[in-house]
Amino acid sequence: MTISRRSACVVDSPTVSDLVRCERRGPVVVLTLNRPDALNALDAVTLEALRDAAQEAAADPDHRALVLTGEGRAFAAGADIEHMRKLDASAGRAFSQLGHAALDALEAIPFPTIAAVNGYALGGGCELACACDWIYASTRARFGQPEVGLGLIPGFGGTSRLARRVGLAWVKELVLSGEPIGADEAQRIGLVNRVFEPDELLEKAVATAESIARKGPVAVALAKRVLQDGQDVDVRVAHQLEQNAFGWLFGTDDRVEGLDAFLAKRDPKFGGR
Ligand code: CO8
Repeated sequence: MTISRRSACVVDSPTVSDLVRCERRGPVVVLTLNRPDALNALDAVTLEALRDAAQEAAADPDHRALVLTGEGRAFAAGADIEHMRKLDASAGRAFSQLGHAALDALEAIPFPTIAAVNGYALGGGCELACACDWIYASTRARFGQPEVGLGLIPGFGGTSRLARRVGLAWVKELVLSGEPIGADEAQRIGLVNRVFEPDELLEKAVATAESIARKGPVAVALAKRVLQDGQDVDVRVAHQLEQNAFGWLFGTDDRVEGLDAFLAKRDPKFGGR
C-alpha cells in the first residue's frame, strides 16, 4: 500500500490519502471523499486534493472511467461552514474560484465520470455531483442547495450546472427555497439517473464504469466531448461538431476493429487508437 499526502493511485491497490482516497479497479478509478467526521465538507485543502486527484486521474492513459463517492453517511454536506465563517468578501470569491477549479478539473476528465451519491449531497456537495457526467444515488441520498438558509448562494456552479440538469423552474425551487429532496424525487426531476439500495450503490456504479471500459475508448471520449461542447453552442454548430467527430473516427484503428469484430461475430479488442 502506498501512502501519499493528498491523493494518488496505484494499480489494483488502494491508496490512502488525507482527504481523497483513490483506488484503481482495473481501468476504473474510484475516488472517495474522506472526511467522514465532517460529512465530507469541502474546505480549501479538500478542494485542492480533489482538483489534484481529478487531474492525476485524467492524465493516466489507462483510465477509462471514474466513480466519485463519499466515505460514511454523506457524499458531501457542502462547502465547509467553519472554513467559510472566517472569509471576507475577497477570500470568499477566491474560495468560490477554488471550488470552480476543482469541479472544472473533474468535468474536464476525458472519460466518463459517475457520482455515486451515498448520502447527503448538499450545497457544494450537490454541485460536486453535478460536475460528474451523471449521478447514481442510494435510497438514503438527499440533495439540496441550502445556501440561502446560511445567507449565501450556491458558489460552486449550482446556478449553472444544476440548472442545465433539471431546468430553470426546479433549480429555482431548490436554490430559492433551500429545501432538500430525496433520491426518488431527484430521479423524477432528472437530477439522478438511477437509485439503488445503499449496499449496492458503489458496485452498480463500478459495474457501469467497467462496462464503459469495454467499449471503444476513443469513441467514448469523443462522444463525451461532443456532448459537452454541443451544450454551449448553437444547434447547427453542434451538428457540425458531431459530423466532424463522426468522420474523424473513420480514421481510427478502433473503428476498424469495432466493425470487423461485429461482422466476424467476436468481441472487439480495442487498442484505443
Ligand atoms: N461544513 C462543516 N462541517 C459540517 C458541514 C459543513 N457543510 N456539514 C456537517 N458538518 C459537520 C457538523 O458540524 C458535525 O461536526 P461535529 O460532529 O464536530 O459537531 C458533523 O459534520 C456531523 O454533522 P451533524 O451533527 O450536523 O449531523 P446531522 O446528522 O445532525 O445533520 C446535516 C446532517 C443535515 C447534513 C447537517 O450536518 C447540515 O445541515 N449540514 C450543513 C449542510 C449545508 O448547509 N450545506 C451547505 C453549505 S454552504 C455551501 O455548500 C456553499 C457552496 C458554495 C460555496 C462558495 C464559496 C464562496
